Amino acid sequence: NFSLFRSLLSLLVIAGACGISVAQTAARPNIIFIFSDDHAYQGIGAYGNKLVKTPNIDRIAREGALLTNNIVTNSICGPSRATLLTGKYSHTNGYKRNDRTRFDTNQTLLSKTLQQSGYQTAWIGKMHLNSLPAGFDYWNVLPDQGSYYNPDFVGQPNDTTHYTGYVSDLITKFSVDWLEKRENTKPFFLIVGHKATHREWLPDLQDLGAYDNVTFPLPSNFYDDYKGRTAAMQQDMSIEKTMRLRQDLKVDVDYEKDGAYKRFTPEQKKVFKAYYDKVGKEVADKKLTGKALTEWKYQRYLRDYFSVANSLDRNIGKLLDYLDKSGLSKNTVVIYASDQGFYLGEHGWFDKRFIYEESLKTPFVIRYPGVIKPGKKVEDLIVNVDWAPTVLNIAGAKIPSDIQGKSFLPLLKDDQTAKAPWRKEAYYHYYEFPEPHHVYPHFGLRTSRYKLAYFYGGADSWELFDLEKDPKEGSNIYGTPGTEKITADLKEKLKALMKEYKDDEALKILAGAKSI
Ligand code: SGN
Ligand code: CA
Repeated sequence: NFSLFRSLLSLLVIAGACGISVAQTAARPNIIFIFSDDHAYQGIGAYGNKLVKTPNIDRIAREGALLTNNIVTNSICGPSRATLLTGKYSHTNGYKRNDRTRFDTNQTLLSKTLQQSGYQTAWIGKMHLNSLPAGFDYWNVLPDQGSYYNPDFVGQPNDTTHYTGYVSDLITKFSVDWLEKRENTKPFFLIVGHKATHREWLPDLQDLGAYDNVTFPLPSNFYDDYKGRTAAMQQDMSIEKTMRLRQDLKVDVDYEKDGAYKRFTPEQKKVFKAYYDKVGKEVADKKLTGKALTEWKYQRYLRDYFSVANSLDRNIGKLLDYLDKSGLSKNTVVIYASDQGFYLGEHGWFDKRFIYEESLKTPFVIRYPGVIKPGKKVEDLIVNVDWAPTVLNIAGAKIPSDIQGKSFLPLLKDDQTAKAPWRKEAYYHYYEFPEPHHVYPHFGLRTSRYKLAYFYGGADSWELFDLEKDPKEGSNIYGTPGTEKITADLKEKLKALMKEYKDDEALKILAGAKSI
């Protein structure tokens, strides 16, 4: 068959030109990185939540591996995405906050390295880097945060198009369209960036009321008194004070004037409004105040949040089905992760940013047929700087030497080399202050048992937690008798990490930090 011979020949030529051996070419899998926004691990079935339904994320976990300690280096959106693309900490890749900076695309990027090693690359959906995609052969991305209903997308080279529909469905449609039309002589790397489950949580019409019959239990630390935790006391991200009845919980929305709601078609508005008019009537009739109002807000928050997550999970399912039907499943690695974790009422909060567990850790599941044994659990400290080198490792590409993370493919494979020492501490540094949410900048580290953090920029205070005794981080034991040795040891390690990762600004702050 001459045409088959010709395609094989062209494959060899491409491989040769890229310096890739033929054996590698044949084995190189496709990689899909499904990247959601603000999706809390504690809100996922595979991570133990029994009240919500996330069958498709659970399926990836069941057929592959689940990471239980995947830490982000800076718990907000843009910085996490910049870390995915660079394998570097925020101070190194330059993207420390969501705003005020443009992501520097002139640096070495995961996408560019994959392109150079023969991959076709695409980014579809939310990107949120205040720049256009670089190193991607194709893109169709949401401008900034994007919209849930009838969103605009920015395509190539920089053209904005308005679409009708719900954002998660459109993202899946564009992803499948691209998979259908891509050049199939090359392996591909596709980032599917979802807007779900970002604030203000506007569910798809078919998911309205999906959790109305569920009463979510209050987290045991919902009424946290923040004793001994200065920064936690001064945040502006509580369900009680910060969460807005109108914009966040859709009570008395002005559909002609309020942001996202202006985008509805008359038909969408009718169904959406009918549902939330009932919600508004309920709270008005009940005349709630104080704790009763806060708890009502909490229930509504989670109902909206998980309804939005339904569309996310359903759309992941659609993509998995497409991979099955098209025969791509066998040779495609599927990763699902969120840009960071999120508070679902723990400490009385929503949002993220803090080094505390729920926002420090993010969900990460990965399916790699024939390589990862189904049902694998990885409990080691993985950091999001490790994502880029791991993807490069899977792709058989060379890992640039200045990447700050490490491939964890050996840990996924149960490889003997996994017995080689893995990191025992993960480094964290958050910057964005004071807007939004008034979380003081801080740095710190997390080990398997302890967490040490220093809040600066006005809060100037240390916090130490023993996660074994106090997994909910309610008791700051910094400076208490008996912690002298562990504190000194953790401070040494923190300093060593700052030196290793060359966080000079942090080293200076650390040198000037008060010790009590
Ligand atoms: C918006 C939200 C904030 C959220 C940031 C960053 N406010 O500003 O609550 O922390 O995005 O989120 S909203 O009123 O516009 O919803 S991030 O995921 O992009 O980092
Ligand atoms: Ca986010």
